[in-house]
Amino acid sequence: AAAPITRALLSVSDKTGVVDFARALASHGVELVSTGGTYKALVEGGLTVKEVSELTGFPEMMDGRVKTLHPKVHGGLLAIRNNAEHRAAMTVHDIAPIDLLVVNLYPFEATLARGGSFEDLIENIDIGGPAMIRAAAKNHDDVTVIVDVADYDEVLAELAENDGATTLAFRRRLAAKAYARTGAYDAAISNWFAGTLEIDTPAFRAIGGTLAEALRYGENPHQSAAFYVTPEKRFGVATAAQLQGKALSYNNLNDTDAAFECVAEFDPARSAAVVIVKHANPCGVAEAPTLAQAYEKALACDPVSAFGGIIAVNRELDADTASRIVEIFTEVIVAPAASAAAIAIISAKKNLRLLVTGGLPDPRAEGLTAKTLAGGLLVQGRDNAVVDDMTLKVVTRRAPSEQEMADMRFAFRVAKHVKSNAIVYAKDGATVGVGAGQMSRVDSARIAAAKATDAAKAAGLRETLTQGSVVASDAFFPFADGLEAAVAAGATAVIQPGGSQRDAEVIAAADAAGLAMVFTGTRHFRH
Ligand code: 93A
Repeated sequence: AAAPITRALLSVSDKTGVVDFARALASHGVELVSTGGTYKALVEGGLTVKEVSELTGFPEMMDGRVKTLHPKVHGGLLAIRNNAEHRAAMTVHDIAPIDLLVVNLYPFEATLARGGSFEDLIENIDIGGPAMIRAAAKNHDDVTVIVDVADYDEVLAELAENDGATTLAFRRRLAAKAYARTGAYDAAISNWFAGTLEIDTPAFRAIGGTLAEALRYGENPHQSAAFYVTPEKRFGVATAAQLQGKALSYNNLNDTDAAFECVAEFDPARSAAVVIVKHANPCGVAEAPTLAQAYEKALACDPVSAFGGIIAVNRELDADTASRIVEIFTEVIVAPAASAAAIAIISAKKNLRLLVTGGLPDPRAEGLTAKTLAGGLLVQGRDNAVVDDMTLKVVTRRAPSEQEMADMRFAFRVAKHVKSNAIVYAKDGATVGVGAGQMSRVDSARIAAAKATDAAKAAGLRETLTQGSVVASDAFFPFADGLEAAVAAGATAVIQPGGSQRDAEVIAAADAAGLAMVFTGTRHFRH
């Protein structure tokens, strides 16, 4: 199992340490063969080297695209040394064995990282290198393969220890590393290529993508994490420039995305909108003629939760809004753009992150979302349903007023972005109570109402905020109890998908309380 090394082929783009390494090989009596640039470096280092073109009897040609792609090279790497037929073929065709392959590839990743042109990147796709690496690794029974400059010293130590040979266990370890390298290399190429074509991304690309940033840790400090960007073109955290503030954490990115996706539901040509998010759920959403007004209304919904929140706006962040935001502790502000005056105001808060995305994502756009589970990946189309496109069916005796209708659309728009079971109370273009993430719908309804009562008390109001509000439910009410909780909270109109076996009971309860109710026919579960 000890494979003595008599001939080595060295072909490296990164020439770091290669001369010293080759000199040490030569001192073990190893014959050196090399491609053009590497050959030159070794000869300049005073070593005796044979050029690969001398070995193959072919010149390196076509700008170096064809230099090692030859049976004299691949036969020398792939021949099984103790196989009589293979040995006979080597004799007939004058193929000498290559026992050690030292390759590092054309710097595709580095060319990509420095923003190389399309042509540049294509030229940096190495063909001959990976072919040799894969051949040598396949034949690791006889051949040692090095793909990493960092392994030179270890190989020399191995040769010193084994009298100029390597052990099988050592070669297997290097072979595994070799395939990992060619795999990662091809993945980098395919990711880039798919991105340039804006290919309608297949499901696996939902978590493919390229590393944008390694994060200090994940949802908790004992979890590792990173942010990857996919080829999808969508304004949001992936396109954002961070103008100031501390580095973003995993939770910051997750919450910022949730806030920005929600605020993008509001057409900036129609109204200014603000979303405040905590733990991926909106705790205040409002629209108004100006951003500053929308911010005050959003904040009033749940000022306790808004502390340390993430704020998303749907228009250019202006100075008036910025000066209100800096009055309380906020983690992140995300906006399609920000005025110079707003940026100056935010700069007083050193830690506060300000992200500018360059635009708003289209809530109707198709796309994929992914979630991992043990040993698999769940992929689905993004929930791109928008309440404005739904046919709302009035199911109660009383039809909603125009104001109720507007507030119901608003509430259902927000409910799409609240974790299920989602109950959203809204009034005058603002949320007044949000119930999120409960296992029973009636609990979400009660929690939302209780929070609205607390907020009203804290603000010194006599009436709860939900008095005279409308309520949205992300999915149908399975029983009348959830609707009755809304009635108790003072809601006057209800928007929900409908479709429960007990719809008749729920409609009867609404009629009995004089509520107006509409069915959307579309559900907005979010888990
Ligand atoms: O253009 S290639 O794909 N065609 C080849 O036949 C080939 N053989 C080795 N690139 C090829 N290589 C690569 O050349 C190696 O992977 C290495 O990165 C580089 C070394 O070239 P030089 O020794 O001329 O600097």
